[in-house]
Amino acid sequence: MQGLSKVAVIGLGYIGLPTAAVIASRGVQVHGVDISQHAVDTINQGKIHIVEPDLDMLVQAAVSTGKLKASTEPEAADVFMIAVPTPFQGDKKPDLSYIEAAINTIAPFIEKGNLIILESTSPVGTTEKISQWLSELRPDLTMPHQNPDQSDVFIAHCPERVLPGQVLQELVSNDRIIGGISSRCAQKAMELYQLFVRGECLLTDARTAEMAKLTENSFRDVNIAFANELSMICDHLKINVWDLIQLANRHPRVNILNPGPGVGGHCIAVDPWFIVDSAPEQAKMIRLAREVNDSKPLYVIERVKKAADEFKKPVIACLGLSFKADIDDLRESPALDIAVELTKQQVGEVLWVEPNIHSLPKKYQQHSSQLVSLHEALERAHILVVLVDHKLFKSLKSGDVAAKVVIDTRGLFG
Ligand code: SAJ
Repeated sequence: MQGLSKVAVIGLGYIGLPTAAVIASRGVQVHGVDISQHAVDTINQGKIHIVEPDLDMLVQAAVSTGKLKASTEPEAADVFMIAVPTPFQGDKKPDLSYIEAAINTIAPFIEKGNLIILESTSPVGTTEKISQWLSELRPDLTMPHQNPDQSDVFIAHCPERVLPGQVLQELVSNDRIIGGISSRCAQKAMELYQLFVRGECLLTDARTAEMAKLTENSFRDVNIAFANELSMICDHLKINVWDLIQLANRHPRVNILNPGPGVGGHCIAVDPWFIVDSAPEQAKMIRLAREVNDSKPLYVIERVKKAADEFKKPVIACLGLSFKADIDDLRESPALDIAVELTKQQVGEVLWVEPNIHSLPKKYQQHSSQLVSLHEALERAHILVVLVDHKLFKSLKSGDVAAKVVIDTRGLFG
C-alpha cells in the first residue's frame, strides 16, 4: 500500500493483537489501542495477556524492535482497523456499542486519505452505519456512502476468519473477503491485506462481506446441530453415535461433524443470531440449530444426574472447562456452564479439571477449591464427564478410566 507508515489497531484481543503483531512483523509501525490498561501494559512489556500458540514470540519481537506500541489512546494513522467485540444483548439482539465507542474515539484523528477497516463480525449494514456515524462526527470529510467515487475516507469490512489455536497461520494463509462501501474502498483495503495475506483477497460490497462471515459460522452451527441431534437420537436408540458417524462419513458426499456438550465460543454461538435478528421470518433453520445446540448442555446435565443417582455420595469430575480443545478460553463455554450447574444443583461433589488455566476468573473464584489436577480427579471421582477433547485427556488409556462411569460428550473413548 503506497505511503503506508502507520496502522492503528483498535482492540487488542484474540484477533486484534495477532493482526497487529503480524503487520508489525512486515516492518510497518503499529499503534495498538485497548481500553484495558492491563492489556496495554502487558503488551508494552513484550508479553501477551491471552493464550495463542507462538503469539508471545511475535509480540516480543514486534515490541523490542519498536514496531508495535500499545496505548489506551488512539493517535493519527493511515489505517484504522477495528477488532472489538460484537456480542449480543439478553434478547439476542446485536450489541454494536463497542464498535460505536471505537468510532467515537478514532473520529478526531481521521484525516483525508485514511482507510478504516471493520474486522469485527457484524450484522449486515454495520459498515454503512460506520460511514454514517463518521459523516456526523466529521462533517468536514466526505464519506464513501455520500460520494462513492470521490470520498475523502475509505471504509471497508474485512471479517476475520481465523480459528483460535491456529490464528497466526490462518491470518496469513486464509483467503480474505473484502467488502467496500464502494469499489475504491475495497481496492484500497486489499492493498493493505496484500501486505501479509498469502491467501486470495476476494472483493465484494460491505453488506455481502458481512453476510458471508455470518453465513460461514451459521453453516458450521447448523452442521454441529445436526451432529448434536444425532447424538441424542442415538442415545435414545442405544446406538454408538461415534461409530455411526464414522460409517456414514464413508459415503463420498457425507461429512458429519462431531457432537459435543454444546457449542461455545463468542462466534458460532453468537453470529447466527445476527441473521435471525435481521430476517426472523426467513431464518427458521438457523434459529432451530441454535436452539438444538443451546439445549445440549441441559441434556448432558440430565445424563450426569441420572448416573449420580446410582451413588450415595457421588464424586463427579468435569474434564475440561474451555469452549474447545487446547485453549484457555472459557467464554461462552458449554463445558463451564455444565460444571457450574452441576455444582450449583449439588448433584454431588464436583471436581473441575482444566489443564490450560492456573486459576479461575474472578466470577468463579468461589469454585477455586474445586479446580483439581487430572490425577486427583482420576483418583477420587466415580463419574467422569468428558467435556473437552484436550490433548491431555486424549492420552488417557481405557485402563485409567475402567472403574469409572464415563459420560463422554466428545467421543474420546470411542
Ligand atoms: N464444535 C463441535 N463439533 C464440531 C466442531 C466444533 O461441537 O465438530 C464446537 C467446539 O467444541 C466449540 C464450538 O463448536 O465449542 C466452536 O468451535 P469451532 O472450532 O468450530 O470454531 P471457533 O468458534 O473457534 O471459530 C469459528 C471459526 N469459524 C468456522 O470454522 C466457520 C473461525 O474460522 C472463525 O474465525 C471464528 O469462528 C470467528 O471468529 O468467527
